Amino acid sequence: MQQTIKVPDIGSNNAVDVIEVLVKVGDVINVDTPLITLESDKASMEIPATEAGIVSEIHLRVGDKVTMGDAILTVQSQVAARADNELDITIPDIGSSSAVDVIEIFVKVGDKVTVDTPLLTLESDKASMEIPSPAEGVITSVAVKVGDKVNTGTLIGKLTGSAPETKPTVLAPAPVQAPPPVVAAPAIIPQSPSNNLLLAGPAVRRLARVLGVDLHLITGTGKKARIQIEDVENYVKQRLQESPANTFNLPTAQDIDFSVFGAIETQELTKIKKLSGQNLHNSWLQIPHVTQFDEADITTLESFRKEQSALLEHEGVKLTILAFITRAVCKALQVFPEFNSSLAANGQSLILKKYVNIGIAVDTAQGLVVPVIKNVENLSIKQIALQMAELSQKARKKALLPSDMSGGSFTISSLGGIGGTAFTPIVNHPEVAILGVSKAAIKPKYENNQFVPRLMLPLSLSYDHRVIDGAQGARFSKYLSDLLSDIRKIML
Ligand code: CAO
Repeated sequence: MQQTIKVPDIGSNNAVDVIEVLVKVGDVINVDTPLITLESDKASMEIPATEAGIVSEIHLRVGDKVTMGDAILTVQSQVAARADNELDITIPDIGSSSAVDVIEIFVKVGDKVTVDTPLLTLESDKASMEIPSPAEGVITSVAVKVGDKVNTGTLIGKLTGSAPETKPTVLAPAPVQAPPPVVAAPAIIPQSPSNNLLLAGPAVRRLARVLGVDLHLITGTGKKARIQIEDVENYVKQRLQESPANTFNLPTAQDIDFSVFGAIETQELTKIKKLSGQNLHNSWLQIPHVTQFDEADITTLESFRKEQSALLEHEGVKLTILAFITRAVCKALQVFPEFNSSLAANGQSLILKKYVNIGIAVDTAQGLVVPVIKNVENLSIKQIALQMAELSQKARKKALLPSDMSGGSFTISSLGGIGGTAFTPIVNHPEVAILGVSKAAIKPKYENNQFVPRLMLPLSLSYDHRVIDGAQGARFSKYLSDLLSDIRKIML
């Protein structure tokens, strides 16, 4: 008996999208088996079966728009199907009159099979071969067991479902391999997850879509292996915990015994180094980096800084170059907001931050830490200098709190107190850019037909090329360089 299942009252007169079809022809469904997922602009919902049976026809496709009363699919009652469609599965012509061994059976009663689903493996003294299913349906009996000897025509079992016209009644064996003459290795049969009906609610499917997770890879912990939100979360957590080397299929590092070449000493990495190492590696692997080099003429800025520094000394303020650079970077971030953003986890949108929280990389005996100066847009250069001194002191005394190091939207790494002409800083994920500052040096600059000595500050701006293109990188660097060359422009 055939029954057509229709779209029920979905509480809206507007047509809604079919975003998933969860069953296929030949599937055995029960009342409440989810059939399709519909999505309106407000919600997504699963439509469950109102009849049980074998799906004989599906009337819609993903992308269709439907309203109440539209036909979803036709089912054939299982009782009728059994009577109508039970099919004997027999060993096809195996090209040999002698009996061969059944060495593996891949199906059991109740399994759903499609045309060509491997049912069992046979082995003769010459080859092993898989016997595929001749039709789509559900296995209702298995008549052989491992170790049995079978011939062409031996009954393997029975299945119910669609008629066998999809496959000729005389089957050709499918040799799976040409084994060595004596011992045949069993074939490895990949289990296709799509053979199983996937049970998951709309919220779970939506989360999986947002995170880009293939639900077929998840084993549900709910009733009938229904996938729960926690299953998706746990799967993602597990994947994130996998070392980057595994995620990217990089070869793992080899353990080398260096002592064979001479004396050695092994030092355990500090906790900070282990942690920052992981974060740096993650950023390095995830972010396509580009570094833009530039320099700023800070001759005027430096003389102003020295002059003001002397005046502020009695207040205990050390007006550093870095404080000026930080203020100038803040202004540049306000003019180029995409440098003060994060890429959404699904890579589809940019989260622009209306606050400017600048992290300052600080070198400590334990390793690199990055305290964050919050809301730099509201701070004067003097206030920045004071906070910077306080935070780097705290960092070196190991007194930083987690809140001191969170919420950064851009990072500056200054090696200017040490030396160097340029370097390629690694973007501090989930930020999208970082400024490296190297040591300022006096260089000859050609001005008005002569060389004049100018104090030049090297700038190295690394950025996430998925978010920022080369032209923007160059513009940001140039803007910053212009600001530092004439700090009065900060007021504009
Ligand atoms: N060019 C020339 N001189 C510079 C300079 C620059 N770009 N930056 C700083 N200096 C000078 C300072 O003026 C200071 O000179 P005086 O002692 O004569 O005043 C001297 O170098 C030392 O500066 P500093 O490094 O102590 O202070 P700072 O404000 O420049 O930097 C801090 C503070 C915390 C950022 C710095 O101490 C630090 O830890 N830097 C290392 C950061 C790091 O490791 N980054 C790498 C990350 S990637 O691995």
